[in-house]
Amino acid sequence: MSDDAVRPQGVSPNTSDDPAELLPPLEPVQLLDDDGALHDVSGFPLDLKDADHRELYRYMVLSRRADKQSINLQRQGQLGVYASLLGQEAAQVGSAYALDAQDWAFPSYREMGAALVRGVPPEAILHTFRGTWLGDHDPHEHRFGLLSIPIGTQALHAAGFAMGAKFDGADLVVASYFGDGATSEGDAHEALNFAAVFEAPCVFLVQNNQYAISVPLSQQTKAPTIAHKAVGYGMPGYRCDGNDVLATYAVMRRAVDRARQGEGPALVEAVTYRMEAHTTADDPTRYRSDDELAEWQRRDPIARYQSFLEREGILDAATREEIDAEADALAHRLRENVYDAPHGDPRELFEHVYVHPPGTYAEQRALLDRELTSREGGDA
Ligand SMILES: Cc1ncc(C[n+]2csc(CCOP(=O)(O)OP(=O)(O)O)c2C)c(N)n1
Repeated sequence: MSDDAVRPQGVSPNTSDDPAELLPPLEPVQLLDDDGALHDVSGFPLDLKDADHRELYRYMVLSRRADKQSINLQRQGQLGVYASLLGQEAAQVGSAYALDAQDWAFPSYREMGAALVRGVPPEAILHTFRGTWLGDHDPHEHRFGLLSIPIGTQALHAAGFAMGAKFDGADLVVASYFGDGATSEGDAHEALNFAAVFEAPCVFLVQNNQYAISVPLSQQTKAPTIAHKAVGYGMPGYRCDGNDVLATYAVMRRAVDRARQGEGPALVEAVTYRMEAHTTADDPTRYRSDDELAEWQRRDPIARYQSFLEREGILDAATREEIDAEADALAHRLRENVYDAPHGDPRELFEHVYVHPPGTYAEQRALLDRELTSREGGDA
């Protein structure tokens, strides 16, 4: 039987016998250098107007402010935990900005910046971390999935969703956000393989922030880079400087465009750094040095972009002040919305899960009832 006979409908033969065509260059694509000077890189043109530049900057500033406020709310006991995006603003905002309105994104727990670009109210994200019942957003409204706490599951959601879209003939691309640690998970492997074999219109955006909690990249993989893993799946790998919002945008845009044109999935590695703790429950001083942190602070994504915008005359002092005021108003809104927000009834944990509840269910429900009654001062 020929290969053609067993190939699923709509799936083309392996396009190239030469894996070199899929290989990323070792050096990440960088359009803005550390001082904010712009360099053209062939193959990654920028199609941004001044207004887009200001939007990118605005989203990064809002993300950072929402992030800082979230950490404060956690410290005040208003959130159970919070996972900071400090340092990853460019990777998230640049990549999300490369999606069109009809596209979808499936995030992890760290994606406040991407959420903002998709129009998700940040308080909805915080209600997840507060544990408010139904605190999250409606995924359909903003085409942004629920935050995935298990590592890597959202890669499968994205691949499956992209397959569905392809079957429906829908013009949409799906982005999946996950970290360097997630690339060691079976779920990510299955998603990458499946998406490649069936040519799903899916872009896997890996924010390589150098750590999976305390595990450094050097103990995460022996691959030359994370982007090189793409070759094993038969899809192109791209690397960009994830602290350069323009590079992240341009590289992501290219991957999204080719997926939209039916050329299949791609893996984009955004090389960046988590400048805060893994979550508010973590102490990063136990596994990384002050010098290392200082080196990455020097490459701050917002400062770098700001110097470019100011040099080009795209951002003036008045616009900056306006954006800062908007960021303060956002922080105020978050405090108002989250502070002492009531929790739902934990008994609802048992609703909407099974049509036919399993045997142990009633027993567990009774246990919870007793616990809650005793906490409420009852005599159960
Ligand atoms: C399936 C699964 N295993 C383990 C964990 C515990 N865990 C939480 S975060 C994390 C590290 C993830 O690192 P990475 O994928 O690099 O993302 P980052 O947190 O750096 O954004 C782990 C192992 C989990 N949430 N889910």
